[in-house]
Amino acid sequence: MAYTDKILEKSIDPSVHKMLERAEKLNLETVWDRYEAMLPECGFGELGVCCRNCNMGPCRISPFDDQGPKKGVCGATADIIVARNLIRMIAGGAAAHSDHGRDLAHTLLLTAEGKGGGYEIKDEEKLKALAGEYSIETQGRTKEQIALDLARAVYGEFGKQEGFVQFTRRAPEKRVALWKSLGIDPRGIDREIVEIMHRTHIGVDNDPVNLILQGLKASIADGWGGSTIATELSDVLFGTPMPVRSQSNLGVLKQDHVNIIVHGHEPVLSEMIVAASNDPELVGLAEKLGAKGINVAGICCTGNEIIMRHGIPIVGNFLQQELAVITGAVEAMIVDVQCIMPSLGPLSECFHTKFISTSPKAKFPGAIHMEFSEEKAFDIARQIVQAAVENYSLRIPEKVLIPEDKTECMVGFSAEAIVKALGGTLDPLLNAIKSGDIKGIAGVVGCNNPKIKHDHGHVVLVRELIKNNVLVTTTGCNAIACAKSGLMLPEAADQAGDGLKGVCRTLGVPPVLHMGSCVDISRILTLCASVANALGVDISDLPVAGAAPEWMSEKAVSIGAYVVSSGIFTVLGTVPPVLGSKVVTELLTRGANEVVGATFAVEPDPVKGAGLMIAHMDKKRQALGI
Ligand code: SF4
Ligand code: MSK
Repeated sequence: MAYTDKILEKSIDPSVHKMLERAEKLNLETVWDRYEAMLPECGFGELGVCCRNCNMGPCRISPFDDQGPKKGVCGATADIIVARNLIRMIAGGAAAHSDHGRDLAHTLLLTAEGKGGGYEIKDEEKLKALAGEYSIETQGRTKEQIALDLARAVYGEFGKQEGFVQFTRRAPEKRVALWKSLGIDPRGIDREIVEIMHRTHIGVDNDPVNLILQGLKASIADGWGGSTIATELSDVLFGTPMPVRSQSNLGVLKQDHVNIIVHGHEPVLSEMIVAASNDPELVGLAEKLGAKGINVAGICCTGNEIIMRHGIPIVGNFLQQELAVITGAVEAMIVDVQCIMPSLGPLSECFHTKFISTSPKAKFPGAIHMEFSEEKAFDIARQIVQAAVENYSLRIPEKVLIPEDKTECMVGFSAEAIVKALGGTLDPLLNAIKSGDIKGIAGVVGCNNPKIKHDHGHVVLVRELIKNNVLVTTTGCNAIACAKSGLMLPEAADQAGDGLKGVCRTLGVPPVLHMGSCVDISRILTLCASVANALGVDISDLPVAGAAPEWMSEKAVSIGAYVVSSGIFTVLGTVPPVLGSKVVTELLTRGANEVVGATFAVEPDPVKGAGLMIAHMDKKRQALGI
């Protein structure tokens, strides 16, 4: 089918082309229309030089040498304003990830107390391993007793005032010592986020470097704290992911089934929706209404959570959420928190789709609110699924258009699954790195952003990396882009360089390993720490690099900050709002190397971005003498 250039330039995904054409025909607005209507976006905002932190402003610093104000009303310079704004973004991102972790701690606590409405402890081995990290006694105790102590200890990490966050001690000793010497070894997770809000209040911290250091500290509390807690406790409650086959893209929606999409981030909700959708009574109801069954599928990181634990198909990534509704085949879009567009409410009203919000923290215009609570989890999930099933009879067949596009994928490579695939030890991976069969390991993560052709940045960068024998680990919306592009199949090893191809063929794994959702970047950190510890070096010495080719969220800013703070060079595909400050830009792209042993680079061209990562790995290999 021939699409207009206007449609083709928006995405590399044929299912997106189909649905954008459909949207045009039905006169429906999407994120791309609103982006175009927003152009040109605010130049002051892009540079990061506008400040609204007090009511003497808003202030904005002129980027032109010869005209306009160079200081805010209080005297803040562009350097101060940019640094303050950036670390407030980190605070937002760290808060989101960490609150997700807190919800998991809450669920574990309720489960241990016997008050969880249907949850159970699925991975006892991991529970005991985590208890060991916290020096919690496991001998002769029930899993509930251990879980209770663990949940309380982990809960305590958020409001801790002194000491350190336990999981940060997974980092190599040298890294922890560096954090300590810089004063960026985080205390409690909430404490570091609150301190950002305090320091950026008018008239507090006005030293850009001091501000950025606090940003790094809070980001470490996110990556090695809140996000790691979210990942680990999810594994305890729902099982540690192991490789499983599934399908991806809009074509996983089924014409003759009740289609339920779960979208957002926390598996606490989606796990129960999955369980309820298997309830024979509800399946019977669906059949009575003429459907062949109930088809659950995910979007964004909730999709990543359920695909890797249950093999439940994934509909798409961030920029496809509206397009899923436009298929006209979705009975319910069930959401919790993060990355959910408020446009879904009005859009759902154009179809029979029920847009159901569930979190007291996240309400939306046009949504039906069915509040979820962990204590009554299964019962509420059942009610939500029932509402979706009953909605099937209101589907309007003439409005249904499901693209055929769907791709097979192999997902679920937790750090434990990788070690298992390697035969129980990291040695084969270390040997492949030493021999050069694997040049290095990349973590490619992050969102979509209409500023970049959808999935183009992700897929082109990843293809370039594997072609050059770089093993790619991925999470979030990059993972979904790779799944849709067929890169998560063992057969994709054919696209890899000879060394990586050989390793993948021997192990039967894809060259691009799905490690989960955004919080599961903690799995990549854990893997890097294990490799560094095995080699007796710091993470910054390893041939590893990160990339976020299409990032957009504050969470991505926090992720970038903790990845660089952990010693990993990171390439960003979209420009962060820092260019208005020479001091901050210089610090992030050069000076940070002297401080944490890694920097950021900004490179919108994904081939060039991959080139920077490969050059970095070559340099590190040389320094290691391998
Ligand atoms: Fe302006 Fe300073 Fe107030 Fe910011 S804190 S709005 S720069 S006066
Ligand atoms: S969902 S944070 S758009 S990766 Fe985690 Fe995707 Fe970015 Fe949300």
